[in-house]
Amino acid sequence: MAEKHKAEWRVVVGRATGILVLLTGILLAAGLCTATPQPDNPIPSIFQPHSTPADSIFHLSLFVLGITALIFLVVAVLLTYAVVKFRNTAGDAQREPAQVYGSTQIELAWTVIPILIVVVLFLATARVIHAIQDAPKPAAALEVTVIGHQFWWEFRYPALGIVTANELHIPVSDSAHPTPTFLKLLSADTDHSFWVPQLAGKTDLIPNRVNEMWLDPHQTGIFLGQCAQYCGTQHAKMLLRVSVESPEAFEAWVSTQKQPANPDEKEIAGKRVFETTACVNCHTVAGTNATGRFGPDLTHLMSRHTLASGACENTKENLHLWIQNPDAIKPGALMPAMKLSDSDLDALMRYLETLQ
Ligand code: HEC
Ligand SMILES: [Cu+2]
Repeated sequence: MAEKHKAEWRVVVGRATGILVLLTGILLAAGLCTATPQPDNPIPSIFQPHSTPADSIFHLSLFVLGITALIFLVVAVLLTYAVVKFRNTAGDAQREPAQVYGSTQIELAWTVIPILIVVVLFLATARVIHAIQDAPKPAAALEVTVIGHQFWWEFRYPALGIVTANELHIPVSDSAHPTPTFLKLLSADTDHSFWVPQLAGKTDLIPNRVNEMWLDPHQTGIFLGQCAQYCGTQHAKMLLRVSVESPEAFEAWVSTQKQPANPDEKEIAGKRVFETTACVNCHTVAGTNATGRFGPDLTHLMSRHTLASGACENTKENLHLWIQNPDAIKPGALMPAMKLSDSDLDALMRYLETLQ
């Protein structure tokens, strides 16, 4: 009998150790994920909101997490108590445990309490959804049309006459002079989802439908995001970069973006390569015959920090490689390898570098 008891205890201790190791692992992983990230590559976290919609979602998350943590605690304590207190002992091998049927009090308690909890969670969530979705649009709001493409973002500022891609520039919004940005979300092909965790929740971009969302960042800086809806092969490299700028910096950006492309005609050979190959069918360069809209507007290509929706940095080498063979950087991207001769490619590169 004593031997059997010992063996049982060994099993219990073994399992408890297993669970402890697992929990430690999870905590360690969580710790690594939230450890101070590199400043130039901040990990976007919903727990560091910098805009009103993200802030409301953050507080709602804390509330929901608090309630669910409480439920977890109560259940775990009762469960542990029951497991320890009523475990099988040598004496009661032949006995049945007490049988309890149809206690109205217990049944009522475990029906009514969960209903109340769900109603509270529902009301709290509905309040936040209403506050975000029905927020009034102030006259000073900036309007941007966002169009999701496989696998990049088109940004159009209709009031300013600006078209750009992948890197959204918006002004910071302080409470004294709120200048929120209202986004109209469209899609050119399939479902995408606009998600910059520190600025707002996710909203889908659906073909033949206009969705809306807004951001009012309280702090300048770069905020990263990601297409959050599987939209095809390169969904994972459909990144978002939101640059939140002071009013002056934003004005300066707007005035450079409004300029036509490359007014000096030095790189005429490269320009000719661009204008006489298929580039023009897919890309726009304002002030030239290139008016394609299948790919990003290249009028101010060099003002962007990244290429191909954040797939790589916008450096000379990467741009060269991209035009030779986009698949080397972003397998499955919808731009074909252009197979230009070396001399044409060199001339083209020199031309592209003038697109400041
Ligand atoms: C069939 C259409 C097509 C043709 C032809 C084409 N491109 Fe593209 N291009 C695209 C698409 C689509 C993207 C976006 C790819 C992505 O990010 O997934 C792109 C992206 C780019 C980018 C990166 C832009 C950015 O801001 O990230 C550059 C630069 C570029 N193309 C240059 C060229 C040049 C130069 C040519 C001609 C030699 C050319 N493309 C021909 C469709 C095309
Ligand atoms: Cu997408």
